[in-house]
Amino acid sequence: MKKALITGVTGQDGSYLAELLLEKGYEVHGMVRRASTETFERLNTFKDKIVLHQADLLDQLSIIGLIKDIRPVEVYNLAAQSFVPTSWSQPVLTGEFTAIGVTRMLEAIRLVDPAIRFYQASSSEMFGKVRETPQTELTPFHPRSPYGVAKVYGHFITVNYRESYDIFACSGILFNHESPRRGKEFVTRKVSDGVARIKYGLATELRMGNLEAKRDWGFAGDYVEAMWRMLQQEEPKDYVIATGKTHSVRELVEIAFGSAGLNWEDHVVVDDRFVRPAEVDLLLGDATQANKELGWEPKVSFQRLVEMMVENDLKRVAQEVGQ
Ligand code: NAP
Ligand code: G4F
Repeated sequence: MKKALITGVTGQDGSYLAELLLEKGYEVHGMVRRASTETFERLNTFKDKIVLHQADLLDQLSIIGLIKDIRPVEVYNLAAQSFVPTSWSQPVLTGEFTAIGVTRMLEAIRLVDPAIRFYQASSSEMFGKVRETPQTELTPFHPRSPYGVAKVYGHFITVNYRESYDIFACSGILFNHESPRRGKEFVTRKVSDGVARIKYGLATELRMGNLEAKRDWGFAGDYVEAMWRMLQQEEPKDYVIATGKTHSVRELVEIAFGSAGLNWEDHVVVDDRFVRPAEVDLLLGDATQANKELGWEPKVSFQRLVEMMVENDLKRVAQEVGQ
């Protein structure tokens, strides 16, 4: 039985990846940080099938101890401070988690067993003020947030440990991916949750930031399959994972409100508090290399993704209000 360790297992991607690896017959271990209240909501349906261990990206010895105890064959480093606006209010902590945390993971692997295969959760946010469209594995980076800057560090330290120590380390440059398990502060889930709350009379308006930003949005369940495929190749490499289609936040709200029979213009209020100090205006990925070499392609369309998220939140809020 292959053993895998997932950091960030309690997050959106961690929960989908854990399910995928269980289906594939892995023994799945998850790293969780100590908290006074447990945040295992996304793991509820399969928590008894995985093993959780306490460690923290900020604590080098805890990571070394974890890898020594588990001796996994694959490590998926998904843990990070992943919300872009928080990276302006907590830039140092974001750097510690999202940048230096990657070095701590790689150092632990180098010391304990350099044969362990490593996946790093890199991000299209690294392209930032994009130099070309669509973005590929060769597009230069120009990050626009402390989060994006931290991810560029994480990306290049992964490349560096591959080149310096011959570690099988891959960096997946994933474009935005969403699901009903997305955190409620991210725009897709904020909108699907907002639609449901308005539909059931718990709110009348939804305050938002820049409606003109464009993103290449896919379904998280499809994207974790690409992570796994990267670690099954003969050679470690970096891959862009994207749908190849881009949509504005305005289109997102139109579809989401429309799918619940609402007119977004009656409810959405633009509020400067949600506008960022520096914006990533347009992301559009070209996943040709992943398609050719990993046989990967996205399965869920943007329209279906938004409808799926709205349906899920409508059901949840209906239960909450007893309807
Ligand atoms: P998420 O839902 O925010 O999950 C982040 C995870 O990191 C949570 O499990 C969190 O644990 C954990 N974590 C944060 N700080 C930690 C620390 N100091 N020690 C241990 N664990 C810590 O993020 P996601 O959407 O699943 O994304 C997964 C990864 O992919 C992240 O690295 C993100 O930056 C990257 N990424 C995401 C996207 C996307 O569109 N979703 C695109 C590109 C890259 P708690 O539950 O304790 O908070
Ligand atoms: O959903 P978002 O917060 O995601 P963002 O900033 O693109 O980052 C996500 O994707 C990255 C991959 O490209 C990941 F690396 C990162 O961890 C995260 O998962 O915002 C998307 C867009 C932005 O342009 C933002 O300005 O939506 C715009 N937006 C407009 N109004 C809003 C809002 N975003 C949020 N969160 N809240 C709003 O009210």
